[in-house]
Amino acid sequence: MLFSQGYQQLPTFDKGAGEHDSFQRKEPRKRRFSLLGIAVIVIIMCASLPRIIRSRGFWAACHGPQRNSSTLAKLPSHYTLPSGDKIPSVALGVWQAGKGEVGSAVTTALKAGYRHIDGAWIYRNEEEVGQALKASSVPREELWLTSKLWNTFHAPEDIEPALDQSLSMLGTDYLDLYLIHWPIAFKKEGANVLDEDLTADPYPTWQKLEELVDKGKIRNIGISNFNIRRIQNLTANKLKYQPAVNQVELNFWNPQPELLKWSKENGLLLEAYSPLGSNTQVGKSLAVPEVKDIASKLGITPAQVIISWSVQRGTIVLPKSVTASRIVENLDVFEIPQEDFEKLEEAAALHPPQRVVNPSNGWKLPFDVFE
Ligand code: 1BO
Repeated sequence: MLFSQGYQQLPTFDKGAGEHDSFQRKEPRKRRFSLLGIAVIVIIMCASLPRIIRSRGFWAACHGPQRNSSTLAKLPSHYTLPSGDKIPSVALGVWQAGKGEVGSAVTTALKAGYRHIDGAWIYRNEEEVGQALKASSVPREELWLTSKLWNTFHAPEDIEPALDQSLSMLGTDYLDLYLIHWPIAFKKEGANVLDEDLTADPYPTWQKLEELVDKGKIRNIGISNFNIRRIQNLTANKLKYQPAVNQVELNFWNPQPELLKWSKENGLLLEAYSPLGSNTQVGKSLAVPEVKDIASKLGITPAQVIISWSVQRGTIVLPKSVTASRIVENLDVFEIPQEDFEKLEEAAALHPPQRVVNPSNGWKLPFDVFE
């Protein structure tokens, strides 16, 4: 069952055999130490003290069980899609990763163990992503590559050429996942001229995507930035393949609990973009008191708390970074104890939703794309 991962009990420290041996009291020996001997012992003790203090055994002996990230259970590393394909739960998102930096971000990510790269034609960096993939020694079948169909290419005859362009830039002959980037179709001619028919009913676009699945150029198809009404509008058609995922802005400031609940009930996996908040929100996400408290309690970073929370909510998470240390940090997700998980859910629901990514005005749409 797609969303039925049970939450395992967190392991606690077991007092391992001999763990506290160095703290056991020894029978006093009646021996006279020379001053030099005592000095040597004191020097050795001083040098070892920080290591002893940091050791689990010391803390367990002095304060009872403590947690650090090495004792936390890992969250599911993959979800299974209706096709049977297993999609990695954490991806490197490359939206807003600029030219000249995205390639090294991908290289770092692959070395750190990422196998899922989330991109799009409109991010204008697929060529550099493709070069980094080619330079890596990771076999294609171990990678999960996602791209997205831009709004200008929704007409059935434009879809395969757009896909082919992404495939060629990425240096691959198939995508693991191809998404309709927005539920908005633009006409070819003119800038952002709405194609009202294809926007009102994207079925012809979807049918062409289904054809490309059958042709072997795409393994899974999905949607992005669709609200419930627009999903129902699409799925009211007789689809050969249901959408495998819906990629949406999902984070502490825009947690979308209704969409998440509805998606779980309807077997649709959500993918969270901007999981740490949009650029202007990242700082305040990492400073949320609940996030900071849980981070220090579990011995992980605030970013890891938020990314773990996202996976634990049952979503794919797409943190974007071009900073090597953050790329590495973002991949490590841990199970958060249920009480802390609930604290985060409650804290996220306390403020009015703050969606940042809404191009309706910028595109001069006569409606709000999320209404
Ligand atoms: C315009 C891009 C939004 C996130 O994919």
